[in-house]
Amino acid sequence: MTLRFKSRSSMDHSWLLFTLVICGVTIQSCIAVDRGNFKTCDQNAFCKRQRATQLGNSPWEILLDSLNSTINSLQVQVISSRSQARLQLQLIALADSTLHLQLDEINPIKLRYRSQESLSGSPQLSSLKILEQSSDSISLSFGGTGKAILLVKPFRLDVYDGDQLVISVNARGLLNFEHQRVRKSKLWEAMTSVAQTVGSVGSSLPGKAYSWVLQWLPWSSEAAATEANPSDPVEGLEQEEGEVKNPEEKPQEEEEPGLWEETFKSHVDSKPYGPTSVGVDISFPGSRHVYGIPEHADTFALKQTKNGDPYRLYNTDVFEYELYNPMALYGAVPFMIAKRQQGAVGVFWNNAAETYVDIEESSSGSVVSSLMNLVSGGGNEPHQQTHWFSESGIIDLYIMTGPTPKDVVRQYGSLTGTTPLPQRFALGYHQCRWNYNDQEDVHNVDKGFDLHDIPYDVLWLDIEHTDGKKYFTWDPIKFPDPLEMAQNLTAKGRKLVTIVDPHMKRDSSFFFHEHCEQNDFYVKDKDGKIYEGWCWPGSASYPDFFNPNVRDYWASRFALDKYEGTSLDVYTWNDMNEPSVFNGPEVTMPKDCLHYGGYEHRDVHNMYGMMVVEGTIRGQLMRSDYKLRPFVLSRSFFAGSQRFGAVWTGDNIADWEHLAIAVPMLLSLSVSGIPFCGADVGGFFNNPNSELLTRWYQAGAFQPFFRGHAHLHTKRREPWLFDEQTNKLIKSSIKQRYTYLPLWYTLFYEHEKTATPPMRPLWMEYPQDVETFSMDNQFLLGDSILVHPVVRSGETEVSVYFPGDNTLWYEIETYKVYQGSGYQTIPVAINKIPVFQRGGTIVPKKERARRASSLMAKDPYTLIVTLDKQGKAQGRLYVDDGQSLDYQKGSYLILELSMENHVLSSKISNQGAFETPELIEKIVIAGLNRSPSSIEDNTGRAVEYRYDTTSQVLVLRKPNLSVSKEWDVSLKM
Ligand code: NBV
Repeated sequence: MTLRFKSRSSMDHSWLLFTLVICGVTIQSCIAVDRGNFKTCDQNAFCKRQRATQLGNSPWEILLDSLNSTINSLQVQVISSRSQARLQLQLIALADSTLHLQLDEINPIKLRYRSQESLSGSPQLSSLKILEQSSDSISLSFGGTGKAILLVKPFRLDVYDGDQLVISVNARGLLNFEHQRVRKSKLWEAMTSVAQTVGSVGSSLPGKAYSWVLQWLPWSSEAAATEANPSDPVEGLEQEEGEVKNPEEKPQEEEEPGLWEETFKSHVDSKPYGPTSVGVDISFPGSRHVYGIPEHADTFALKQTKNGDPYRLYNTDVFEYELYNPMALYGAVPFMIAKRQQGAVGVFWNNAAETYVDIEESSSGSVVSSLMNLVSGGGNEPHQQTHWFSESGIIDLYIMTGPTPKDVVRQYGSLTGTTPLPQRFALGYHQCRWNYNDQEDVHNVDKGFDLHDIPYDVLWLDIEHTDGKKYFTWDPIKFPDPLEMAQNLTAKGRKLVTIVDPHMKRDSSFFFHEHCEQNDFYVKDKDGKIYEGWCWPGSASYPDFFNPNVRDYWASRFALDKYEGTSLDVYTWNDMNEPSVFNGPEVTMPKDCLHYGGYEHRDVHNMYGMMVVEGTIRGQLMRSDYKLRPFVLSRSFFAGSQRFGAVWTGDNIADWEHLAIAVPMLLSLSVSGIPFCGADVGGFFNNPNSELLTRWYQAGAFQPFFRGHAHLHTKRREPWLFDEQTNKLIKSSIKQRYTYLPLWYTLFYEHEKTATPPMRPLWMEYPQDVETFSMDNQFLLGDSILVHPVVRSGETEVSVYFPGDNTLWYEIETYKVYQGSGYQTIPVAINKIPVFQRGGTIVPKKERARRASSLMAKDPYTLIVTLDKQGKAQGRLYVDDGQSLDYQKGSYLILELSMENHVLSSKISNQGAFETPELIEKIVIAGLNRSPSSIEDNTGRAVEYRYDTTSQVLVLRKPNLSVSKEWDVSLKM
């Protein structure tokens, strides 16, 4: 392959060039992550320090004298009996059974970063009452029914569900809060110079004088600018460092490596603030499994990390990531659900710095087991114990007490937000490739879909469409008339997506770069100069998306008169927003780079990508005058990213294991608040064979974000380029997706309101079924559809678990019935994807898949009614205009569908003013043991039908019931 940028000898991106070259020639042989580019815990000083915290010997105690409380909160100081350092603890009761614990140092040299961007607003407060206080503990109630106990010595927070202890913070005594300090050598230097200037300073410099020195130190200028009064004594800090008796005697340097500077490969992290990490253990008594903390290519139920590295959360561009390990990937959501048989709880560690989570199952006799024995009179069950630590920031922990898994995701959703209902097109099929080369290519691919009668909604353009990797521009030769090109697509109801990465080419003829330079919009390096990194365009700088003016500017560039060649039908893909920096440490930005507000990149790293997308979303909203719903796909994400759209699992590989891992990865994202997620269908690297590609389309058709994508050096893989059977099977999977769009749309609407993800683990619906707890080869869509994708080559049958005692499951094509709970062997010929509809549900479909979803907008519906053992079923259909934001003002319809006593009815449950000509053209009722003698609707009109005795399926033909009106249909038996 031709490389478009030249290597600079001093740079450390030779690995990338090498890999690109090799991969360009023979991509098959280049698959394997270069682990050496990414730190292990042992190569990461704070990870090692936190992991080394002594178990069961916490020095932290609550200072009862300092206790204050309000109707919503309590504040109290916590002191370390070892160092005398003090922390301010705050406990705040939030609505919906949520408790918020914050621990921050008192009078820090520099204010620590507190992540607000992850939250969707100010959390709603609830009441907090101190019930009892003794010298040992403070017991309190929160939100009416919640109960918690703060233990004094050592500090511990126990949270209960009724009488059961469900969460314990610092039960293992791992609280470790590295308070800020001044490097002794620096202090000595400063004091020497002060001494020289002002003459003798006497025999000691405690208290105010010490702080007076501090304010002159260059790295503490922030402290002077913050609320902390620089002339106040800096508590804790004095005690920790001790008094400097005599500036003539140079203090011993702190020897421990990595405290004040850290080197990884050729990169030096200057760490001007020294060690600032924070960590604490969180135990989940009674919970056998924990889930969440995406993004990792690992099992859904998280693994024990004792004998290896902890799960790492540090957004990075990992080239050819490996499976089943705790390495960090592109996104980070520090949220975890712990599941016990009788309930679930969640924790959200709101910290955007590099974070690790260790997971260990307690054995009997461990601290947590004895704790359980103590408080609940039992506890032989193993429990999950976790240990969380971040490189900087504060301990900002939200505790969600459930008690059901759906309660936990709702509680988390009310803090960080839900995904707003996407436009209908976004739920269709997306066709992407790095790259569709030029306008003609785009035209031909589009034509190919039509010729082969395959639906698709969006064509995607990767980086090569730009003029020299200058985003917001077009290659004038390959894409001379992008507007016309887009119009060809949009005339058929399709859309276009263009990629807009955040690395900006340092080219003085590039308006965006010039504007950023002129307005001081770029991220700075540690010395305050504009940071320059190496990425696709060559030398690039990175807009500081933490500066609101930068985001405003970025957003303004999506205006149709600014982003030339685009229209309201052109949407956006934000890639490389970890941010990816080819020559940066671990392929990202150095941690000592500086952001708006004086914060280091270290403090905000995991949020950079989310801030890019916030700007993009706003740009799209602004350009349509807040009328159309935006659509952005992002590779990097953080807690809260769900408010801004879809994410995907990055550069996967065309092999069976990567197909299989998509389920656990998407489930992890889904339960962690990010429901609009997908994996590249077909695999990004390498070339899938027909079988793999077919199985991938079959699986992808039932996953939330459904996009085919491929690397630049893979063979073209538009479906019609394969053999006839493969083409046919892919077509049929995509069409199947389109028939289920009404269900997807309804589920996404429900998600916006309730935070329950459309794609969900079985335990979300069957929370007590232990069999489902570690299951990640099948999943549910809503509460009605069970999917078990085939993810192994040559598979002829799979073992499907049907949950729910006495629950019936109907195979969606034949209506063959299986009964839960238990495993059944299901044959899976290559044309078969094992999908089942639960008995007792009504699923809305549109059975005529057209060229694009917009063309199906007015098509009639089919209702699939699968009866339970009592002959009942329920379902819901959500309908609106499919694209505008009017639904937020009530312009929609929700049909509550139910069947009981042989009567199927539709009730409109909202008062909204939305009218649609859509009709119900067909109703399928499965599980009816005999034929009705007649069927009529509520106007007395007879409805035609056909009953099949063998399959026990009744089909009502053309009942033509209006979606906008209430109706019922009676089966006379
Ligand atoms: O923009 C090119 C690719 C893109 O196709 C892919 O989806 C992203 O994950 N991008 C990464 C950069 C290069 C990857 C080797």
